[in-house]
Amino acid sequence: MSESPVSMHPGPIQPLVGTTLREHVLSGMQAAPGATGEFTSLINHLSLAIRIINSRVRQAGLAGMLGYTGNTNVQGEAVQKLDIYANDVLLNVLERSGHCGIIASEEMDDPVFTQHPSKYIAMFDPLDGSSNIDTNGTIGTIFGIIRRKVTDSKPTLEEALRPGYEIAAAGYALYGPATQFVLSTGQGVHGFTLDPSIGEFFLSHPNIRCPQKGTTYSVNGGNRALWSEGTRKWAEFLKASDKASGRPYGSRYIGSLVADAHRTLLKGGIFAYPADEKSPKGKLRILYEANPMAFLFEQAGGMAIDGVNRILDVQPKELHERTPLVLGSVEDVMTFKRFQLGQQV
Ligand code: AHM
Ligand code: MG
Repeated sequence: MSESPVSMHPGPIQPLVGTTLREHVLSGMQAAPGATGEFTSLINHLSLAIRIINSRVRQAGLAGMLGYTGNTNVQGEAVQKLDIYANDVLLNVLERSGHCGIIASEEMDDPVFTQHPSKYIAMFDPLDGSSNIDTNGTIGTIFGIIRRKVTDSKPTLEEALRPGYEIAAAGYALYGPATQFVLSTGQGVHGFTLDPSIGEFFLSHPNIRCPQKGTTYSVNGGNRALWSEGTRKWAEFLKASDKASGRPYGSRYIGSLVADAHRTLLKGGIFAYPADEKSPKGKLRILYEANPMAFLFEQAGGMAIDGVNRILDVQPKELHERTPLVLGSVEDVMTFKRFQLGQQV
């Protein structure tokens, strides 16, 4: 009896090498007319900053357990809070990149204007969901990149106050059980997972599409008493039983936008941080949180609104402006909007 060809000739063992983040960005840019490599370099610098932050996030609990006290560690160095550390890493790496004329962050009162001619504006929330740090919960980094209209003039604050539809690239890093980097440069949304043994991001989730409709909703229900009537009725609607429309919806809320949005992006459903009596303009920031996430959701076929209007159309008036944010599957976001407008669902 002859043996199967497979067992007789197994062939050389192929190493499992996938597409790296660098290769992915480079291949997208090669198709862009007039590309100079600066954009690719900028994304690579962001990836470096995220790997540095990731490394510190992974040690945070250990550092605490080993008795670092107050603001000083055993070497006599100042121990920064993780969110300040993340901010400083991003600022430092992006300044060194030489590509950003304006760097704005949730952690800094004013933006940093750099000296050199530069093509881009970077905005970020260096460590989102920071209330989860102490309990080893999932946290993340969110960023948005805008192209400057003029590259050789002195940068101004007004240049940063642009609506989200002008975003050239946005993404987030999620420091969860694995570290993932989700990115859109305007050609769909792609997810990369860090191989910590070699410090490289590999493409693990190509072309992410947000399902048209989901089965879960994500909102801080503790704020119910502060919500508008429309928001209260919406939540009651999702909790009511109706087999035909897949209700009741399951409830999922981590309290970290990156974690809640990531799940919603992959599995569908809805995330909402609506306006309420305590936060009439919402809690989340337009430039650092809402715009990048809205860009990603639209690129993935999902939707993002402030309750009624498209987030990416909002003209920000201030750097740290807040907005209500509702994002997710198109059908689920439309249902929220109808409740806000008092329409029949
Ligand atoms: P942060 O950027 O200071 O961490 O705050 C933003 C966070 C979001 O990650 C999350 O969606 C929201 O605040 C949770 O707020 P709450 O605790 O009020 O539910
Ligand atoms: Mg945040």
